[in-house]
Parts: sequence; structure tokens; C-alpha cells
Amino acid sequence: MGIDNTTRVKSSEMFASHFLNESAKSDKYASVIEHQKAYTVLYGNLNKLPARVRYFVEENAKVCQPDTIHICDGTDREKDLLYYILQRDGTIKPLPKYENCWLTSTDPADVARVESRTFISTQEEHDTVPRSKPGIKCTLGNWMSPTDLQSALDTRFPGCMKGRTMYVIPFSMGPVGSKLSKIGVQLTDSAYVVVSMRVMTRIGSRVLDALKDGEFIKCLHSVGKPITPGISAGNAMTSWPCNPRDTIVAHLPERNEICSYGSGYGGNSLLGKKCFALRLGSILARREGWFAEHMLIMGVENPKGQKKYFAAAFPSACGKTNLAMMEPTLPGYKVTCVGDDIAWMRFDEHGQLRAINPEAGFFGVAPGTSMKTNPNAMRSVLKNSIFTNVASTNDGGVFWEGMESEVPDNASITSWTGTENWTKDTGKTAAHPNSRFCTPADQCPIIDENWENPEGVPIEGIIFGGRRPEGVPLVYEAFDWQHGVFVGASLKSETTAAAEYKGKAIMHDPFAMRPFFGYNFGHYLDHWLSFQNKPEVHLPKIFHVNWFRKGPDGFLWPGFGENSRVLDWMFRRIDGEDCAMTSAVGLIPKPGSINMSGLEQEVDEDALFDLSKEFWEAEVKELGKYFDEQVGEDLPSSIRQELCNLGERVNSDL
Ligand code: OXD
Ligand code: MN
Repeated sequence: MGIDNTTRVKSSEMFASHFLNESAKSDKYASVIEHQKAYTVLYGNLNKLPARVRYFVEENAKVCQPDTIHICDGTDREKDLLYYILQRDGTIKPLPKYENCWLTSTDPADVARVESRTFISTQEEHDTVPRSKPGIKCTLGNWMSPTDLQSALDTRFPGCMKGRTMYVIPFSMGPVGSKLSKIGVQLTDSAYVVVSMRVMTRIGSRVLDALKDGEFIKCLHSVGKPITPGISAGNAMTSWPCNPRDTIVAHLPERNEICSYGSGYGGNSLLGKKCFALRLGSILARREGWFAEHMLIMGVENPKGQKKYFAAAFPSACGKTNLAMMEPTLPGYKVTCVGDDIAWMRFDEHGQLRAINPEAGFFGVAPGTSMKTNPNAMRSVLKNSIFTNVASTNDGGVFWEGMESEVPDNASITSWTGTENWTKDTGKTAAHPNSRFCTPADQCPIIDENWENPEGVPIEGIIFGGRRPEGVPLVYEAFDWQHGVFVGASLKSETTAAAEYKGKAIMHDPFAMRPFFGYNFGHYLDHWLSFQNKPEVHLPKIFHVNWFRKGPDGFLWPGFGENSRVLDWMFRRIDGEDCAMTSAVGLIPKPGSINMSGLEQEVDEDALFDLSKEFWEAEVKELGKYFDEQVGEDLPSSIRQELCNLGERVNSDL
């Protein structure tokens, strides 16, 4: 506050003009005047954009009416300018303890994905969501009619960027130029979004060179707080402008468009991630015969030097980043990380499933990450990172729950909301539970040598998992692909802070994709099932894991690096070792077949693998109710059959 709007825009123009190149200057003086609104291209050259991109920018500039336009080139010079602007506006502050690290705190009303305001808009509702039982709300996606969406957009976007800069971010999901990659262009009025997209995706001129005059996904984002001189600007001039009351995140698959308004928080504003790579991605994947999944990708090398890649789906904040960067405790094992959140996978011409990580960075949940739980993440984040809603220390470092033994005893902590001298007794957490680090992937000490291989890495095992305190064994293998698809469809987990949910209920999260399906979940299951009859493809094995089972004294399994013991078992299963036996839920390890040697904590294997008839009968019943209510007639008959089979096995075996 206290800064005059006009002065602010002018001084930013003056500063930015030091960075302008000659072509940008000539474009600047050829300001475009349309709809009584002038905007100035301060950085970059509209004339040099591919025609479709230029049209997209100009059409939206007419509507959003930014004062200035900045076309991102992805250079370091540009990065310096953006960090200058963000510091000047009080959005970020440096963390001098580390190299090129920054801290930002959002508005406390803008801290997570807002699933209730996230919509897919298609002509036919049924293309987006299954027909849930009358009177029951469908939790597998929100549909909005194109007419309703248009009026929602019409009341939000016109004039929404007044007084601000519209940044144009050409970005590639996946290595630039790979045939598995896809290109998007995001328009945004948030410089925080630009610096974060710079970490999370590949941005800039090289992407436009790869795009040429091709198609791209059109992404429009605004924080929804125009700066209007003379009119009370609300929080428009604060360091984190946002508009939680009117937030909407909308996907228009029929137009390859994403429009997001009102939130600057990552999952709602970094449109390459959940919106493009998962929601629109899953639609493109179905259309083109591949998979866009909420999965980490990791390489596992055994002591003989043999290597396999796994993809693993866990609901948000269930430890995907920890698993992807794990330090195996099992001697001779090595894990490498390809990605921690999203996998795009396709069968190649030899029938081998191959995956790329479409992202270029990690947007990881900070609390709980420590040298004990994820040393590789801790080593990754200490340079070139943006931290959001974590606490800070008086020596210019970061702090969050889990880092207690990693800050000096006498450190004075300022909480994410600005409470100085924070202590545990303050009653609130120091960092927001959904606070994040945003870090370039190539800084991970165990990044896989093939992580940017345009061909992708060969996937031999797919893992599903969730937080299941009760009843679900440490690991089991699906009998076959169809059963594996059923296992994915049945995935459940305790809720987390990554979205707006509170409490610790067990929620269904099929394929860990519940918040991210781009289309009807029944059709999604058909798509997965369609691969089982293709003779030309080699189907990977499917597993289910549960690191979170509890006994009377807490967790039954130590987790983290010890999970390598479970990976070793899966590795041997893929190699055909006879180390599994049939159970009601799937193939479980034969007694003694999980290598437990050297485990520091004594583990109760019986409790870890115990299958209770009562629990599983209730599970089968509850799953049946869920499928009936939520998926109804869209549930493929083979999935219904798998549920019956499970029910019969539970009845006879347990
Ligand atoms: C994420 C999420 O941010 O799943 O990755 O919510
Ligand atoms: Mn995620």
C-alpha cells in the first residue's frame, strides 16, 4: 500500500526498458489501440510470434486489458527482471542462507487447489462425468455447461488485467521437441507464475521454435485483481493479489483451452501441471492411445546392476516425492528419479510402455521433508528454488514441521503468516501444511540419466498406493491387467492438505486421479482395459502398496528407505521369481520372501499381511456402493466382475 498506482506502473516500465531489445522497442512504439484500450509490449516482439500465438495473445489482451505485455524468452536476463519486480512488489524475499532461493507467502485464503471451483466444460455432461445415482453428488469431476461457463468467464475476465502486465509464456510439457511432448502458451498477470513455470516446465523462445505454426493448448490465467486508479483496489496492491470469492479453474477440452481466475496458488495457476498435464492430458491420451497419469517415475537398480523403471500412483501428499527420491537401505540397491508427480506413458512400436516426466521441476509438499525422510529432496532445494508458505529463520533459511533438528537451536522462526519468534507453543504450525518447494528437477542428486530422454524410459511395473491405516497389506500384486485396473479403480486414501479438505477421512481416489480426471471415469476405465487385448503390447505388472498400516503402537512398517525391500520383491516378481502366493486380494509375498535382513526396527510380518474377513467384506460392500452411486452404468462390466470375484475370494479364503 502507499504506492501510487501510476507511479508504480511507470517506474516498472522505466526499469524494464533497460532490458528491452531493439525489436521490442519498435513494437512498443507501435502500441496497439483497440477497444479504447492501449497496451504496450514492453518485452519481446508480437510480430515475431507464430500467427496463431499472436492471435491468441491479441484476442485476450483485448478482453483482459493489461497495461503492458511481456513475451517470455526464458533467458537469465528475463529471470533477473522478474525477480526484481517480485521483490519490488513485496511478493518474494530472498533467502540469503542459500543460493538464489526465494520465499513467498500467499494470502491465507489462497493456499491449495480448489476442487469445488474446478470445472470441465463439454457440450455433453456425460463426456465429463459418469451418471451418478440420482440425489448423490458426483465426486469424479465437476461439469459446467459451455453456456454457464461462458457467462462465468464473461463476468470475470473483461478488464481483469488492468494496471498489470500480461506475461506470455510459451511452454513445453516434456523435453522440447520430443514426440511425446506437448506445447502450451499461458497468458498470466502473475510474475510469480512466470518464475514458477520457468522451474516446472521448459519455457521461452526455444519452445516457439519447436512449435512453428502448430497447435498448442491455450491457457489463460489471471489473479483477478485489476489495479484501477482512483477506485479502491481491495487487495489489488498487496503482495499476493487474488480473488478467492470468484475463483474458477475451467477446462474446455473441445477448444483445447484452460481458463483460471482468482487464485495464484500453484495447482490453480501453474496451468501446465494439473490442468494441462493431467486433465486435458488424459483426454488427449485417450484420443491418441496413451496415458496421462498422476504417477511418479523411478529407476531401480539391483546389486547385479540390472535396472527397471516403475511408475507409481499415490494420492496427493502421500509421499510420492519421498519414494521417487528414496535412498534404499537394502545394500547394493540404487534408486534414480525421473519424476515425482506426473507420467505420460505410451506403448512404443515394440509394445514396450515408455514414460516421460512432462515436468521440469518438483512442486513438493515441504512439511515432513527432512534429511531423515528425503535427503535427496533436501539437497535439491538449496538453490534456485521458490518456497511458498514455509516459515523462515533469522539466518535467512527456511523451516517447516519436520526440520526441527536441522535448524540451529537458537534460531528464531517467523511463521508463514508472519508471526515472529514462533514456537511450538504458538498453537499453529510454523509452515502451512500445504506449503511447497519449487525446484528444478536436474538439481536432484539422483536424477536419472534418462530423465530427459525424448524416447522416455521403459516401464516394467505400475504401483498403486494410498494411506490405509487399517486392513490393507504392505504389498500385493494384481493377478493380471484387468485385476490391476480394478485395483487402481478401488484406490482409497486418508485425505491430505493438498486440496481444501479438512480432517482425516478415508476417501476414494481412483488411480489417484479423482481431482484430475479430464473425462468420464467410466470411459477412462474402458481406455485402460482396452490394452489388455492388444497382442502387440507387453503389459507391465501392477502392484498395490500400503506403507501406512497401523498397529496398536503406530505404523507397522518403517517406510522411507526401507521401502526398497518391497521394490526388491516387485523387481524379482517381474523377473519371474516364484516368491508370491495367492490370497483373496491378490498375490502376496510368500513368507520370508521380502528381504528383512538388517532391518533396525522389528517388523510384525503377520500383522502387515493380515487379511481380515470382516474388513474385506466391508471393503467389498463399500466399493460396490461407491461404484453404483458414482459410476453407475458407466462402470465397465469387467470391473464389476472383478469386484464379484474379490467378494467370492474373501468369502471362501478368509
Ligand atoms: C500436487 C497435488 O500438488 O497432487 O502434486 O496436489
Ligand atoms: Mn500431485
